[in-house]
Amino acid sequence: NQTIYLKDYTPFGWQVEDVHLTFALAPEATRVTARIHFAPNPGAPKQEFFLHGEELTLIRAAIDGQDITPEIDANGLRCAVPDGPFLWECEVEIAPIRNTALEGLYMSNGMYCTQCEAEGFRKITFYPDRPDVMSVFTVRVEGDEPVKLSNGNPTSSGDGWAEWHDPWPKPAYLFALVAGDLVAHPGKFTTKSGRKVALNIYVRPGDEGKCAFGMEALIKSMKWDEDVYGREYDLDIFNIVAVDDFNMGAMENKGLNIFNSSCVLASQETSTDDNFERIEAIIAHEYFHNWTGNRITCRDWFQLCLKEGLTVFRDAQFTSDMRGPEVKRINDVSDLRGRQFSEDQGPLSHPVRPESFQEINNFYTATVYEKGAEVIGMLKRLVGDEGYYKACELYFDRHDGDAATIEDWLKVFEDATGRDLSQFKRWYSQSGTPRLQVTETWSEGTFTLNFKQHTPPTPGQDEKLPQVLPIAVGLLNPNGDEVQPTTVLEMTEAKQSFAFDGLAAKPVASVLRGFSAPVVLEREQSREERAFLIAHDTDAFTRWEASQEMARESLMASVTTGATPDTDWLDALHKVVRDRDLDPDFRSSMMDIPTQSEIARLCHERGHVPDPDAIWAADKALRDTIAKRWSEDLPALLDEARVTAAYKPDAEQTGKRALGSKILGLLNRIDGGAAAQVQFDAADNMTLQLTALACLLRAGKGADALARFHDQWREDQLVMDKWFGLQVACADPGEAAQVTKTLTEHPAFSWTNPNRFRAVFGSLAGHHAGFHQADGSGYALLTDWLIRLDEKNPQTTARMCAAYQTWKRYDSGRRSLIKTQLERIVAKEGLSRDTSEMVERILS
Ligand code: HT7
Ligand code: ZN
Repeated sequence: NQTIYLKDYTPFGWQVEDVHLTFALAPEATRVTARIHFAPNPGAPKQEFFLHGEELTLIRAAIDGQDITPEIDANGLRCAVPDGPFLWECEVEIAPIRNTALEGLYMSNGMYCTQCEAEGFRKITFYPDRPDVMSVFTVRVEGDEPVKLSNGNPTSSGDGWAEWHDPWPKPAYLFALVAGDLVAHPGKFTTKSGRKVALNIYVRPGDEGKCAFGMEALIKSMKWDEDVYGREYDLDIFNIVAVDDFNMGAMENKGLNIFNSSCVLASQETSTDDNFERIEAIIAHEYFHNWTGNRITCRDWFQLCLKEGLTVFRDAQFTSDMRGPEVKRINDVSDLRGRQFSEDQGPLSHPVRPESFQEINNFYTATVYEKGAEVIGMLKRLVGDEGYYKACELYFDRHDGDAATIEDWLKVFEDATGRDLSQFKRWYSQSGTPRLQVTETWSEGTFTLNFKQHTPPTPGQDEKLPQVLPIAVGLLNPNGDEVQPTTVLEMTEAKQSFAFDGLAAKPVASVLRGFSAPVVLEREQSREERAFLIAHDTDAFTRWEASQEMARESLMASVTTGATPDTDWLDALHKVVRDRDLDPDFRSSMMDIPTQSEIARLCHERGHVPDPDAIWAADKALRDTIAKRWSEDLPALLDEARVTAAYKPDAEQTGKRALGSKILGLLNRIDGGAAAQVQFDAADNMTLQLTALACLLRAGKGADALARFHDQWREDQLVMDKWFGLQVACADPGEAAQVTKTLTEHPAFSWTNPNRFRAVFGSLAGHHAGFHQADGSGYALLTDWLIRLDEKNPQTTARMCAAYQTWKRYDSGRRSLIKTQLERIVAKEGLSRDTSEMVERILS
């Protein structure tokens, strides 16, 4: 496998003036005819003419009307070309029905669709398939399908054909085509300058009733981007299509977003509150790419965070504005710690802007996306809101139509704010999670916070330099009043102190408010101070974090010494949970218990070998203790969380149901499933139904409910994914692998459908104690299926291999079992480039 390096970037030798494509659709033999005008690129060094192309059958190629016979290998095509501009004509044949990798043009349930990011366009025709080659596309689609869509605006259509023209130059990865028997859920939007835009969500007949929420989310996103970033939509039509077989969540193709149906279809009966929130965020994310990704794209794939980090940051701002910033931030930090910190502390650690790769699909990671968004959040904190929006404005003005770099992005901030960002730039090149130690001193009215930062070595990076850390801090008086409202300290050295003087009494510091930098904070703090912050902190994140700290310490003590749960923490938390003046959603977040894999990571960070069974037992003991200790309150709290109004997936109702679910989970431990059964029988929405089903399964009383759920939802594939996943997630550790295996024998288990595969095996990998059973049954089962899937779908296989990224944390028995499985994968003949790069990195 060839490694590609950032330092080797060279521009393509030609510009593509325009592209005309004709698709004559047929499942086994689609003909793609391309007419492309090339002209020499004056800014590029001289080079041979090479077009990417994979799995294409060449029918004819011609230059300026003269047939040619190019040299073709597995990666593309070479031929001699004239010195000046020329017309390239090429006809190829492809077989979408046999495309199981779901990259390029493929078929999903009888419908044609495309996925071209990152390098799928080369499976459609020969082309310079790289993001810095941008062009204007005109597309003709021929076929019997009633709906035929492509990018841009529709220009004309007739019996069996439709033509589209996209006036905005774009890279090939944003190309899209859809054709099938689809129905549209229409909508409309008028932009701030008066452009009337037709909106459609296209779905399979039968799914029309699940589009209204997505349409509302789209309209809100369009308005929000105008209001907050001044960004207006730029075509006459914006289409979204729901597809059942899709490798990821959704794709921002220009004017024609394609969505995994799980990320757009929603109804009260079939979707949970979490599904609704995620759908709203993904619709916003893909829409926001229209400016951050499409109008301004990436020069090369090393710059992926330029569009993804920024767009994740923007979608998080949107969700905060729609649903409230506090719980959104808490959820994002939990997610970052769960996925990105694990990535950064293991063999897959890489910088936000990687410097080399073999298969770019393997770099659509939590580091590029979520840490990339954190870096932008820090930038905003450092330059302030005004500086941030001024810099963004300059970015859009200066780079509209460009394929840009991180250097371009940072330069607009330097130019707009006058700041030197050379040290800040290390956030893009240095991998690993910084550790930030804090101690405090108090003397004669002066309170000093002393910080030290250091980043442990990561693969390929032994030495780390200090980073710029914005540390948001507040100080509270012993009576709970705030004496120092939030202020951002700017740390640039390895060691630095910040003093606050003129204080009447020693304050309690609330440090890293809003999780102002993506670091591991190391702070020795008394349980009394933590309990004080749980009661009084004015910052929702640090208030939550104080409880998390106590929870982590309590669990760690149980795991390492067999201690019983910390009742001081439980009592401090109990007060917050009972405080009816607080938002139910926040109270529910305060009840978060660190996940078992987070405790495993903590064990590893502190030099212990994590024991999955002990962690499982500690988690169980903690939950049982809480349930008993709060038992008197639970029925009343559950009652209070009940929503009597008609169902709405808004923040208010969602918060109440979230609190109710947590309370039901506790009650379930003492009432043997009685309350859950009542909730299951009465549920009129999926949130209540699924929570109740999970409780019944955990109480060992789920057989009847599970069968009823199956009978009710057997025709709805997205709900059936939940049915599959939940059984694995709720299994006892010793049974998780067997439950998974049994489910693979179920007639509705379709392993080639990524959603179904992920529902089953993602749940197994996410079941910490179940996956890491000492007999290796979880590892062996997952590996059997990964080896099988790789032949069909390398991208999804490679992503799922990440389940093994933490393997070096565990005891020698588990390590050796996992190593054997990883070696089995590598030994597979014909293993894909995606999977072999992943497994080799994990093994290294
Ligand atoms: N930009 C997209 C990333 C992507 C993708 C999406 C679906 C299937 C395969 C894909 N490869 C890369 C989605 C996004 O981040 O918005
Ligand atoms: Zn994105």
